[in-house]
Amino acid sequence: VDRIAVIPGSFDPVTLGHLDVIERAAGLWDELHVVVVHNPDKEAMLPIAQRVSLLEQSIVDAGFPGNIVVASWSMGLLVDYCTDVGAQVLVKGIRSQVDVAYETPMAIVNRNLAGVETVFLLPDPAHGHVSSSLVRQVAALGGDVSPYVPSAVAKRIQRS
Ligand code: COD
Repeated sequence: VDRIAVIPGSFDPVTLGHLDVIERAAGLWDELHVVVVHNPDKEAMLPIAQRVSLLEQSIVDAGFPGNIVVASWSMGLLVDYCTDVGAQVLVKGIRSQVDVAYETPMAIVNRNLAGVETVFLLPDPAHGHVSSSLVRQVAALGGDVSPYVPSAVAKRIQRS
């Protein structure tokens, strides 16, 4: 039976930090679903459909393996998506103690709700400080975001 994992996130926009975790997770599971989820706690920069297409483009440009699926989910619990596609594992990147504190209760709830385990991956130190919120801030102030994001995202931001 295929081992399937899900990496959820806002991906607003996808960063080099996200791509690092996506590439490593794709090497660990048979199939990896990268799922764009609306996070009600954050004010969005890009519409969901655009985040999905930038993820798809960036994954192709990076030459990642063909076992990665990009999707979005707005139908309720994330674990329902996992159950729908037969995924046993959620993957989260952990940059700091703040991420641990945010993710721990969700991991416990998701296991209780549906038996879905959460696996934490540590970031590559080269990208550990990169976040979408930092990119949104630099972009809003007219700075150069290209050191932090894949080129498809940098092009999209420069156009706006
Ligand atoms: N290096 C490594 N990992 C990184 C980096 C980096 N530089 N940057 C971000 N990451 C990781 C994040 O830690 C996270 O795991 C993932 O990449 C996505 O990050 P973001 O910022 O795009 O996404 P978030 O944090 O806004 O996403 C939050 C979720 C939408 C995933 C979360 O709210 C969630 O799981 N919601 C599900 C709703 C639900 O079902 N709730 C009920 C049960 S709890």
